[in-house]
Order: sequence, then C-alpha cells, then structure tokens
Amino acid sequence: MTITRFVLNEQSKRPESRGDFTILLSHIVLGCKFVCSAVNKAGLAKLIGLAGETNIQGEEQKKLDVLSNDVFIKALISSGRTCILVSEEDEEATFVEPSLRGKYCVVFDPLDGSSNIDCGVSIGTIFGIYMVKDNHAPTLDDVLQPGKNMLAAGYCMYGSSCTLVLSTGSGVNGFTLDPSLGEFILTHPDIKIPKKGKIYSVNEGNAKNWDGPTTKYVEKCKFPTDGSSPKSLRYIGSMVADVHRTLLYGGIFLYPADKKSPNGKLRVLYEVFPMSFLMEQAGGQSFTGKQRALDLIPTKIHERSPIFLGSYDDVEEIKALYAAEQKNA
Ligand code: AHM
Ligand code: MG
Repeated sequence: MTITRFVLNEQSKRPESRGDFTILLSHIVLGCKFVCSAVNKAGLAKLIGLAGETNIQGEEQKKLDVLSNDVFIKALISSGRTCILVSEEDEEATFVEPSLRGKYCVVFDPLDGSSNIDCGVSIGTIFGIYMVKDNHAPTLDDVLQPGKNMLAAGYCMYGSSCTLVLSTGSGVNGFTLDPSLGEFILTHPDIKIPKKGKIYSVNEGNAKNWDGPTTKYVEKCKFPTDGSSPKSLRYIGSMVADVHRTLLYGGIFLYPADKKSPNGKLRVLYEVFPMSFLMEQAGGQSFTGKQRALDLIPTKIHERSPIFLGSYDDVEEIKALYAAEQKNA
C-alpha cells in the first residue's frame, strides 16, 4: 500500500472530495523525498555548514535548513492548492499569489532539530494543514486557529530510514520510504500509543529553572514512591525523533516552561499543534501546563508554548500535578 493509494482510498470515502487534498499531500511527499535525499547526501554534497558561505565555484552554498525551506515553499506553491504558508524559517507568512491559490494553509518546520544536522542524528520535517474558513482573501486569522481545527498533520523523520507519519483526522499511519521504488509504503498502520509508558524525555540540563510540577514529575520518574520501577530517560534533542519514539514505545515528552523561557521553546503552530494532533489521534494526550494543547488559540505565527505529550496515563499524572499546584496557589 503506497501513500498515494492510501490517500486516494481515504478520498474515495468522502464523495464531496475533489482530490485537492490528495494533490496537496503528494506535493508535501515530494518535498519530503527531496529533503531526505539532500540529508542523505549532506556530507558528500557539502550541504553541512553555514548558509551564506560560497563554494569553490563561487555559488552560494545553502545550509540544509535553508534548502529544505526553499524546497517546501516551492512544492507547496506549485501544488496550486495552498493560500498561506507559515514556515519556521520565515519571519513572515507567505501569501500565495491569486493565480496559484487554493484553499489550504500549511504550517511547517522544514527541518527541525537543526542542532543535530552536522552530526548525522535524526532530524525531520513537521507540518499541519488548515483550510481557509470561506472564500475571502486569506488573512493571518486563517492560520491563527486552534490546533483542533487542523485537517491533517504529520512529520517525516530522516533517520536510519525515512519515515512519514500522517493523520488526516481518523487515526495515525506510518509509511517508510522504499528508496529502490521512491515510494512511501504503509509500514505502521493505525498507530496507537501505549496507554502508559516507561520512558520520559526531557532536557534535564534546564532542571534548575523548572517550575514545581515539572520538577516533581521528573523526580517521580526517577524515584517512584508507588513501588513501580523508575522510568528510563531518552532524549535526542530532535523533536521528531523524540516524539516518534514516544508514539511507538509510549512514555512522555516534555518541553516545559522554565525561568529563562517562560513559554518554553517549541512553537505552537508547526511543532506543538501537529505533534499534539498526532498524539490525540493515536490515543495519547497533549497538555500545555494549563490546558489541552489543541485548544490553544495562537495570536502570533511564531508563538511558543510549554508542552507535555505522550501516553494517556503519563500525561494524566502531570496534569494532576499542575492541578494540585493551582489549588494550593
Ligand atoms: P529548532 O526548530 O531550532 O531545530 O529547535 C527545535 C528543537 C526540537 O527538535 C527539540 O525538541 C528541541 O529543539 C531541543 O531543544 P534543546 O536543545 O533546548 O533541548
Ligand atoms: Mg523547529
């Protein structure tokens, strides 16, 4: 089952569908294949390094994340199905010119985990898709919508294999690129996250600045008082890879607020929302420390939020700690 056939099957269940979403998705898939190939060749092709450097032929070398952004922007515009694009790499949103405009808004991080690029650790692309509310000229309000309004979300991980995980709002499915065919094949149908996990994933180097509930939670992971075994710590520092492991093995991924970053680090539109959408679709939960992550209404395209996501029971525990703190305040 290729991803194309999978999406066409989904489309045939919706008689009103005219195939626009399938076309959009095929352009996203093309972008992922292109970036995957660039990531694999990065060392050879000298794509590692700083943007703005010139190579021996005097051509400007593009850093992988700049290249990936260009690839996705071009792929999305040329689909003819998008109207607003928000990328982590671009300060401003891109409004597609009217002749190429469609009804979808795509928010994305073209290459997340950039600190891992130069050492060959897994990195990825994250994306979320909204539809414009009606037929007006698109405005930023079309993307400043809560994550629960997303139609679809996914990520592609460039790791030991290239894996695309997608939800169109009815479960989560994983596809692996078969390089000999150049096709993504359904390898992980209907992914469900274990209800409770044995792994926690957080940058503990920030511990001295954490708030009470995060500190208590991590302490409980290491020194459980209920007779259970301590949890294992796994932290790659690439959200796509850390979330992918969490989705498959269960557990919790945390990027909390701290005294230095009161809103955490991760961006609401193209990191927190797509991953929260996938988690909920797989039976897990996602929480900001105050509310369900997908209920957040962003006011700026690059807004950040603390995030706790993963297995249902594990997120329930951190929610209880925040609720207790609220009660005692
Ligand atoms: P980036 O978008 O600049 O690559 O930063 C996002 C990344 C995530 O992939 C990862 O979860 C996080 O930053 C790691 O941050 P830290 O190095 O502070 O632990
Ligand atoms: Mg990022």
